[in-house]
Amino acid sequence: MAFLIEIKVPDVGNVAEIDVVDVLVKPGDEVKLEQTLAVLETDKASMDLPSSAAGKVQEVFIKPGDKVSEGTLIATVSASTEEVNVAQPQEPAQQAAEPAPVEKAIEKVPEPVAAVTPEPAAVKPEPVPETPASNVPVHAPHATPAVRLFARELGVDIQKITTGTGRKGRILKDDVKNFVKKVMTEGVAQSGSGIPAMPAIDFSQFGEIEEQKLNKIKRLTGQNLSRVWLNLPMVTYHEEADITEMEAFRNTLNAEKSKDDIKITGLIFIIKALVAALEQFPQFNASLSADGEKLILKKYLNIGIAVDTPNGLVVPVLRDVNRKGINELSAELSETSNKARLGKLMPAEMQGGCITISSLGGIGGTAFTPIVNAPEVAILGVTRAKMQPVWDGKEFVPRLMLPLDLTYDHRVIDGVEGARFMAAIKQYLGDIRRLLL
Ligand code: CAO
Repeated sequence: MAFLIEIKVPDVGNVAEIDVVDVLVKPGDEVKLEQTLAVLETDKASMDLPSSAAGKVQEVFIKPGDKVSEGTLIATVSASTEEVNVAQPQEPAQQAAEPAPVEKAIEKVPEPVAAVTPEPAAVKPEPVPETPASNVPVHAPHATPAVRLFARELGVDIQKITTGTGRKGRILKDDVKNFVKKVMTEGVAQSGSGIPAMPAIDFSQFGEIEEQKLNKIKRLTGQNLSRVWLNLPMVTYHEEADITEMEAFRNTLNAEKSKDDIKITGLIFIIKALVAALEQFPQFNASLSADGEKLILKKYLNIGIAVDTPNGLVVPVLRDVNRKGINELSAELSETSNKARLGKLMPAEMQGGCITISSLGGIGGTAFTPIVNAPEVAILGVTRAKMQPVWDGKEFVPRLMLPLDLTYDHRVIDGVEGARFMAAIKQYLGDIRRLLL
């Protein structure tokens, strides 16, 4: 029995416009299960859209440059019953957890209902939990692509236009123009956009050059970092933790593992120490409300980890870290960072972080000043641990010292709180038995 399967964009977590970067199949192509049909890109990541069926591509409905969103029809594939990747109806829990992009399968030949004929509702991907996303805009304005483009060309962050005068609050070109006028007349101290622009220089006058277009992640990361830099008064505080004993324990744990097991890196202990400090200092697990009047305290403990990928920096989020052990977190970090590097993270996997860790320890460094991943209020930077002579009151002893850098939003965190928070992290890392208390 043959089925015509509609492959649609899955639930990617409140992302309104997703760019189609590449389409890898055409009608008539034979595709395998999980074969990539198209490459999509959001402002957070690029992702491969896998086929949820094996068979022959009948029609392709998208092309590079298109904008798609959840539910957009990508292609139809005719497949035999055995080749359709849908969960059995008697396993609803698995179906809900599987974010496969299959919405429904249409029987082509009217035969008795096959066991795999899926109910549309049964294979609908699980909706993304409504956790406040720390690293995505809270409100997604309605605007057509043309208006968004117009805003981008003027350097206007469309998220800042809170009311549109179009139908149902849609933002129109005039709203963008009025916004620009307002910023120009009211002064620019708030947004920082009054800073003189950098001059455009023709570098070819000095020698040979080559122009390389920045990918979307780099462009949007750049815009976001500039926005944070201009809006947040940030302070970076530096500290060193003595991780000699922690490292000995980590080596013991790793020595007990077989060669196929995932090794535990120091970052996992840093994550645990950070979570313990967050529980102690809840103002670090918070966001400032948009009007700057309230602190929104979060009761969940999700940690964002900055991961370096060929496409740029992405920040997947490890959830409910306080409820997970060292081995579970190691496996999750390894899987998530691999996924990030392969460009397979879904936007929902990068939302809902409470605080971020940016670790350059695998590369080197002695200190740096990471930029807060707003609306989070702090970020922890880590560079390379080094054996150092430390005075113990009688003599110099060799100790493994880990440099830590905490950047915080000074509107929310006082200098003393920053120092106390770091002292707590240092204490947890210096004696990890304290994590049990
Ligand atoms: N001191 C000494 N050694 C360290 C260390 C530190 N602080 N941190 C990591 N290492 C070691 C690890 O133990 C590992 O050693 P082995 O190869 O001997 O096992 C090696 O360095 C590589 O570690 P890793 O980087 O692969 O693993 P990790 O768990 O420490 O980090 C991840 C994982 C995903 C955070 C990291 O790979 C990464 O992408 N870092 C880049 C972060 C980034 O781009 N930040 C942005 C900066 S701008 O804000």
